Parts: sequence; C-alpha cells; structure tokens
Amino acid sequence: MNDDAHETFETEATDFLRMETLEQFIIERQGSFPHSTGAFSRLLRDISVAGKIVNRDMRRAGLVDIAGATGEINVQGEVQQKMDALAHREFVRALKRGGECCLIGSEEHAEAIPIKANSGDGDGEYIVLLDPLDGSSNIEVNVSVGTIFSVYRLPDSSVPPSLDAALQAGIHQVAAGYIVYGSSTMLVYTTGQGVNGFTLEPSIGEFLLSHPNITTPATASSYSINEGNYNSFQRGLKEYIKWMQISDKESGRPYSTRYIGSFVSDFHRNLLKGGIYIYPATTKSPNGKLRLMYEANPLAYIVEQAGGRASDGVMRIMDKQPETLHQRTPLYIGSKDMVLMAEEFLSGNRLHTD
Ligand code: AHM
Ligand code: MG
Repeated sequence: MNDDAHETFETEATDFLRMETLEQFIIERQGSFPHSTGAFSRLLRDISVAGKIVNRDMRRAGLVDIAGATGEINVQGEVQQKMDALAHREFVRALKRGGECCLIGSEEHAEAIPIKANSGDGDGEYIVLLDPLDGSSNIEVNVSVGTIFSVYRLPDSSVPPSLDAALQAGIHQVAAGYIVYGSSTMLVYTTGQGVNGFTLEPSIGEFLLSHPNITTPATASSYSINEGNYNSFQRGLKEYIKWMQISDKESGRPYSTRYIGSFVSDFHRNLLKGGIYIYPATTKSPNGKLRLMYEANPLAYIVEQAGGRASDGVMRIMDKQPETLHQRTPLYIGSKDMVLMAEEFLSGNRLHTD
C-alpha cells in the first residue's frame, strides 16, 4: 500500500466514529415526543445492553461450553439450546434491572413474567414480548441467529399487569425490533416512524446508525420457504411456488430460493434486498410454526414500516387478535407485491399457468 492509499484506508477505518450512536439517535427522537419522560428510551437502551451481552457470549461459542442443548424441552415442545436459556436470562435480567418493563412474555417461558419495578418511582409501563434467540439450533454450525422483540404499553396502569394486558393485536405495538448476530451484529427497530438499523462497532461497544430509513423493494426475485414440506402445502401455495419456478424473462423468473432456517436472518436479507419469507400451515404444524406475538407481529410492524406487507395468507398479521401468548400463525412476509401475489394464489384466483 502506498502512502496515499494507506491514508485513505486509515480515514475510512475510523470514519464510523462520525456515525450517530443508538443512544444519541434515541435521545434526539425522544425530544420530538411532547411529554416524553425518557422511559421508552431507557427501555430500548436496556434491550440493546442485553443484546450486547448475548452477542459477547455468542462470539465465544465453540470455545466455552455454551453451544448445544440444555437437555430441557421448552414450552413449545422444542429442544432448548443452552444459548436460548442464556439469552432469555440476560434479557429478563436487563429488563428487570431497567425498571421500565412491567411484564415479559418469552418464547422460553410458559407464562408471562410480571415484574415489580425496584426503582422506587412506580412500576414500569411497558410490556415486552420476545424470542430471546431465534434460530438457535444454527449456533453450533456458525450460522446467524437473532433476537426479536415487540413492545406494548400497559393498557390500564390501575390493574396489575397480567397476560390479558399483553394479548393485544400487533397494530397496538409501540415499537418492535430485532438484533441479528451475523457477520456483524445489527439492531433494527421501528417506533412507527420508519425503520433504522444500527451496526455494533465491537471496538467501542456501541451500535452506530449504519442503515438509516430502511425501505424494502416492492418486488424481488427470491423466496424463502422450507420446501421439504412441499407435499403438505395447500394447493394455492404449491401453485405460487410452481409459478415462481417458471422461466419468464420479463418478470425475472425463475426466482431463487434462499432459506437459512433462521427467521431473523432470512427476514433481514429479504428486508434489505427484497424477497418473500413464507412459513405456511403444514401437516406437522397446522397453524404454522412461527409465533404471532413475538415473531410474526414485530417483524410485520418492521416490514410494513419499510413499505412491505405481512399476512397469514388471508388477513393482515397485525390485525389478528391473539388469544394465547405462544399462539402460532402461518406467515407470508416481505416485499409487498410478492405477498400480494401469494395471497392471490392462495385465494384460488390464479394458477401457475396464468
Ligand atoms: P425457534 O424460534 O425455535 O428457533 O424456531 C423458529 C425457526 C425460525 O428461525 C426458522 O425460520 C424456522 O424455525 C425454521 O423451521 P424449519 O426447520 O421447520 O424450516
Ligand atoms: Mg423463534
């Protein structure tokens, strides 16, 4: 490298220091909400701190004994990974310590967890629902995984927080986000004013605004689905898949399949590049596999804010009234035109030959 090139590299290598930190961004946004108490900003900070801790632990997988199963079966009847349990513990701990959250619902815990604030200035006013570590069976093979979170306000502060308070439709979310632990670690969230993404700069331990105002393409040429389940898909979905596989220069078909098997990672790629992610009803999972409250709703909020669409094939995900904490739903999520097209096939109004 000559001197000039070296200098350019040095400048680029420290350029990130000019980027806005997550904390600065939150504080700036907070100023635009009248009567803001800062409680929500503190809640987001608590979530990001837990994310950093989980990230740190995950980066040691393979070196210390944190990969693999705990030997427990979780409430979903699925094998619990050690990292699932660890991530659950870290998020619960951070939210308890922070004092802004009054109730947690987690994939790794059968019941909702009420929290008594210890700050002395009253109980927290936010409900946080989360999948502490989505796609965790991928950790052992060094594939990206993620945390998904959804935030609601406690509807009535005169009533002690309970599961009933948490069972709100997705349209009532006040914020939603995810952290993807990939080749870099990113936190992406929305409060209903667009979607912003922050990349963790490991040397200073800060999330920096790397992806402001994320929008998702209206259409694209890749789809994400576990096609091994093809035989048990409903007819309309089989037709849609066949249609995506037919050669057609004008529409860029055949589309490509991209399936990581880690929802956050598949979603993140599709959000940035465009695409559709589908987890439909199957014989094994007649209501779909993914959970409405802490997987589908938060990512539906994000995708809609980025210009995309999320439905269960028939109705908008965020309009669904939840009945239980761990309720499952079929899910079609991603680029708007692709989800609309899937819905058209599912309604029976279109065949792959059309
Ligand atoms: P998890 O929350 O227990 O990790 O399960 C959800 C995961 C998603 O991340 C992923 O998209 C899906 O399950 C993969 O399921 P399958 O192996 O049936 O394709
Ligand atoms: Mg999950």
